[in-house]
Amino acid sequence: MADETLSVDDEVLSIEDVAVVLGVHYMTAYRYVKRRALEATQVSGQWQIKRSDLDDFVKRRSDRHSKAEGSQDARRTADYHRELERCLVNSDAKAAFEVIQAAIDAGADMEEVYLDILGPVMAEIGASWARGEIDISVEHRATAVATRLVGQLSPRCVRRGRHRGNVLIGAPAGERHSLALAMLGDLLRLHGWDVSDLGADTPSNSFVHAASSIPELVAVGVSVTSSDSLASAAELVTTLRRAIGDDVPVLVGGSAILDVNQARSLGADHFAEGARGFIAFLDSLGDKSPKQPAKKKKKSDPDAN
Ligand code: B12
Repeated sequence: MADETLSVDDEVLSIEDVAVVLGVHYMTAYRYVKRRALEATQVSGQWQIKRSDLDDFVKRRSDRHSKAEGSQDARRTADYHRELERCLVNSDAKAAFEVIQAAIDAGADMEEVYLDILGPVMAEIGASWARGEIDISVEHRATAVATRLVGQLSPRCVRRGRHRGNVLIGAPAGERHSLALAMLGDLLRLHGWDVSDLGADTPSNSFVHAASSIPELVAVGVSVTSSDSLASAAELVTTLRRAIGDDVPVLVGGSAILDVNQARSLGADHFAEGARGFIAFLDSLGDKSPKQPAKKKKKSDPDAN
């Protein structure tokens, strides 16, 4: 961690930027630097982190998660699941947020919070309803709390600095599941994409209007959660394709879409599995926006002075 100037080829981030990307508190990001878990350089009292070093840090962390520490993490994740499900079912928004905060404090990033904690808990609540264990009113109440949680967490998914391109997501007419889109949108933003989320139940002509008015659109994602919406998804994809041509890829995904064959049968060009699949698909397209200069740093080292 010597005091040296960084190469201009690599995007330079402040501790504050790192905190936003990882979805952790500023002090947590600062501790990663001080513990030397995250490579950083001090320039005129300001910590600078190269994007490539942050990417290495994230990769090391996710490799660790999937290896030896997995069983302890799994136990902890199971505790969060149990607690969060209890809070959502009891409509206790404050306690639900505390569970999420505890997971973040223990090192979970926003991707893990959404995909490994909140998403599976919502699926379990849906399964309890399907088994007749809880009334639909309880599921509705739990969803309302989960929606508020996502609203509270969304600002942590804003990635400052260079934006990679525009992505449009939404659900076809009749599809009422919008929480999936809200979470998907946040996760794509976390990876630097500008996301327009049309939400649930979007008429095909409105979808086309949005797709036609977004400049340099990189991809369109159609979200299908209920099998009741499959026909309407097929109609949407056909309408979109006719209106916007073949240049912009249209993906179909969501929990009602099981594989690429099903996606293709609906007229989609591509299928991606879950939000991580969507992120990987967009990564494979490469960046679509010009590189912008690194931002000015705002916060300095709390130990300086
Ligand atoms: C909350 C909920 C509702 C709420 C939705 C409120 C809202 N604002 O979203 C309400 C109460 C309105 C509702 C209604 C219904 N629901 Co509902 N609902 C759920 C529940 C419990 C959670 C959904 C959720 O938000 N999950 C969390 C998200 C984050 O996970 P996700 O959906 O998998 O999304 C992720 C990925 O799939 C991916 N993704 C999403 N979109 C896309 C798109 C692309 C292109 C890509 C690549 C990836 C991608 O990213 C997301 C983020 O990780 C599920 C249970 C479950 N298993 O999910 C049932 C569930 C989806 N519902 C179900 C049903 C049956 C219904 C109803 C038909 C019930 C009824 N008889 O009235 C209705 C109406 C459906 C309709 N026409 O839309 C079934 C669907 C079964 C099926 N395959 O058809 C489920 C699975 C419950 C069950 N176990 O049976 N529901």
